[in-house]
Amino acid sequence: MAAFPIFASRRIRKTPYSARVEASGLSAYTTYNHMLLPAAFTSLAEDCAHLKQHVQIWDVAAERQVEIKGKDAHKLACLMSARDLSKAVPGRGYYAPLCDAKGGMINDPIALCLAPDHFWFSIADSDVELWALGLATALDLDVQICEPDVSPLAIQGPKAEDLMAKVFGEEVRDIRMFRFQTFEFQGTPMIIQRSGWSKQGGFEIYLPRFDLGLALWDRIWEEGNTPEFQIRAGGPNLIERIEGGLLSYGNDMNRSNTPLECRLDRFLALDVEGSAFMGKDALLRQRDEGLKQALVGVRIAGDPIAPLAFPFATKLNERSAGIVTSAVHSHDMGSNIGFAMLAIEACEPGTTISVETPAGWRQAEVCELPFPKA
Ligand code: THG
Repeated sequence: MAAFPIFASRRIRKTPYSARVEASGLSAYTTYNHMLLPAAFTSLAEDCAHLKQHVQIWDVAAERQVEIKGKDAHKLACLMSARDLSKAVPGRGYYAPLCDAKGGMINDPIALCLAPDHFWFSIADSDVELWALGLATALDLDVQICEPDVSPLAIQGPKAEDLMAKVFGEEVRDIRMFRFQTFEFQGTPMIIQRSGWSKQGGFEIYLPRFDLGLALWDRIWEEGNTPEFQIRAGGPNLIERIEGGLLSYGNDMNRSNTPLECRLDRFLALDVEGSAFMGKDALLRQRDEGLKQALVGVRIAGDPIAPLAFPFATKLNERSAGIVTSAVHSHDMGSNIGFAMLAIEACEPGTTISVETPAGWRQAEVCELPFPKA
């Protein structure tokens, strides 16, 4: 399959960091929330190996914020979030599946509680702002909803904490997982959270001024461009995130899947007394009746596969068994690994299925998630 360039336009927005990303060896973009998101630099495998050893600076401005503010902000956040936000505390982030009335997944953002009447949903790739506006309008809620000028920049990798301490001070070390605090850069306050879409550890800086993007990038680059840190530009890495079991909304699940099917049970407020979020009744019913499909891991036999042309069809005993949603060759795990949304009959670990890869039909073994640590 040939690859073609995508022209940039007003609908596919640049970020505050695009100029630096493009000068730092970018080889492929993807789009996310109508914005450019770097997908590869040297190669997926090289980028992954570097991320596990050093530190990377990621343009994740495409993780847009949906701001909900005002008297009914907490009410709307609780209605939208399948995770319990009733006791949300300022300074904390919560990984929060969002569902429609039938339990279908709308998005899986990190919900940041900035104040009791002020939330950000740091969203994956779907139009949550419109969903929030629709609900607020229909229910006549007293809220202001917008996409503020906020562009996250992630610092990821085992050396991320040391680098961040050099730039923002030793206090960043005290930030616990998913917590955030406000720091200053050139006199502008910005939120720094211990988070990021990798399992290598790190932080995200929520830059609140587009025009400061290059200065922020340059400051971090200057400190990181040493033999000690060996900073490189990077981005969410397909290999690392599959190894780590991180699901990608729009790829591994969408509105035709529920968070139960995605095995996100631990984030759901189904047993929280008084919770009343969108989709709760449907999810309770599904939990009662049992799942018809579910997300599993797969190991696909044979040579390294090209991570293109998803989803891959699958078969169990000559009958369609669902789809492989993402897959890639992992050097560290010594095989092709991926996620699959399969009919429940095919979900038993150890089951052998057939998978239609770009290189033809291959055998694959179903396995539990998360993958055992490489
Ligand atoms: N950071 C920020 N915004 C984001 C993402 C991010 N928006 C888009 C996307 N990523 C949202 N989706 C996820 C999915 C998984 C996680 C974070 C955001 C994640 N999950 C951990 C896990 O599954 O192991 C831990 C979850 C937990 O224990 O609460 O980190 O990355 N700003």
